[in-house]
Amino acid sequence: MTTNFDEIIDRRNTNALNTDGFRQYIFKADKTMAFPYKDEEFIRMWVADMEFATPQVIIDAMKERLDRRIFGYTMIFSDDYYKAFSGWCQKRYGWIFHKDHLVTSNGIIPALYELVEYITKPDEKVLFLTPSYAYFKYAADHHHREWVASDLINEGGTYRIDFEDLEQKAADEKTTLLILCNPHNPTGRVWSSEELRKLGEICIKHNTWVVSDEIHCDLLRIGQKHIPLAKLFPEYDRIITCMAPSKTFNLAGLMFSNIVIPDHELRKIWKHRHYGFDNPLSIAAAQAAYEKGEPWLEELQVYLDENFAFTKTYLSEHLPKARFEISEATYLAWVDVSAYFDQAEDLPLFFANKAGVLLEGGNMFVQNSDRFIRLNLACPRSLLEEGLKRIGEAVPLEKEV
Ligand code: LCS
Repeated sequence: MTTNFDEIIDRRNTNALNTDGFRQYIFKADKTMAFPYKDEEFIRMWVADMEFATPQVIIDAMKERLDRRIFGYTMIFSDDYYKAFSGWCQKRYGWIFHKDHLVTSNGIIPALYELVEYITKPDEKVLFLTPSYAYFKYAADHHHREWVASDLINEGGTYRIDFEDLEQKAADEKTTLLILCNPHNPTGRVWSSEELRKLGEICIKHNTWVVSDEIHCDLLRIGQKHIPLAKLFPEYDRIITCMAPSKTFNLAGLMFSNIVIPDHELRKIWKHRHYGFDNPLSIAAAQAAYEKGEPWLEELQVYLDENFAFTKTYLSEHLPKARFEISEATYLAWVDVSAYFDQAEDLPLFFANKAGVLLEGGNMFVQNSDRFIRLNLACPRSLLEEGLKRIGEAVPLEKEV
């Protein structure tokens, strides 16, 4: 391995949400909120960015762009970016899309907010699977659209879609948009081709639009395969695919993502209404990521697989009643701690106060997530070890009733 993923990198004084924004994001509190730990003493296993350096090939590409010295208004005009990103999709996912269908956005969430507005009318509803990344709900709330959730079924720690429930909800003629997380945050499921086919067929039957948020698709456990939903339904124009280099290469702050919109009319609305400039450094970074980032990603996958195996062993030895299956994708571990905690326990607050660990959990994932914690494992092994140790020591061994 040429990359040193064990390196601990100082993020202080970089305006990182991860180090400085947890009071607001997790606890909806201001800077007066106090803990028994100093900020720098926390083990941070919460927001979905990584403690690893962005690959050097990407930093070099940004430096080259810096050396061009002018940073005027920028948008993608040349074919080079399309070639890099579509080459990546073709090689890794066997998925080809038309060049004209690709637009870019300053993040997938901003795109999602726009798409909800462009696709749904005020009296229409947005459907998604729960537990869910909360911004799917926020996107609906933001535009005053009603949202409908279909709870995933948890069978001994493995999640599956309740197709009967999903179909019933999709059949409501007011439900016009499904936001799919493929692979799924927070459960880490990589949806199989059979599951995606079934889901797609339901949407086609009811003419439902789908925004398939595939931001986690590159971060697979070794041996897993990602299938873009749109690849299975090339004739159905109502599937919008969102992918980004941000999670994969730790570039979230560069605010750059790919949105593939096959429907001509929707693309017209997007082009008319979207503020279409991009950051020149972000374009350079994204292009380099797709052209040169693969060897680094393959090393990252090995390290993450080991972090998952380590977590599995640690939890089975120290918290044997916690239920945890190694995620098929993402660097996020989704752990059922219901054997140890009461429904009413605020888990992020408990672990911040009692363990000095920042994590997400419980109602941060809309619904169907009570008494679960989500641990971000994209960190050096020494930090992971310390975080798990603190969690293990803080958990009450018997549930208080
Ligand atoms: N979509 C999903 C499914 C995500 O998990 C995230 C980030 C985003 C979109 C953000 O996309 P962006 O706007 O940055 O392009 N997920 C996070 C999470 O679970 N905790 O912190 C961030």
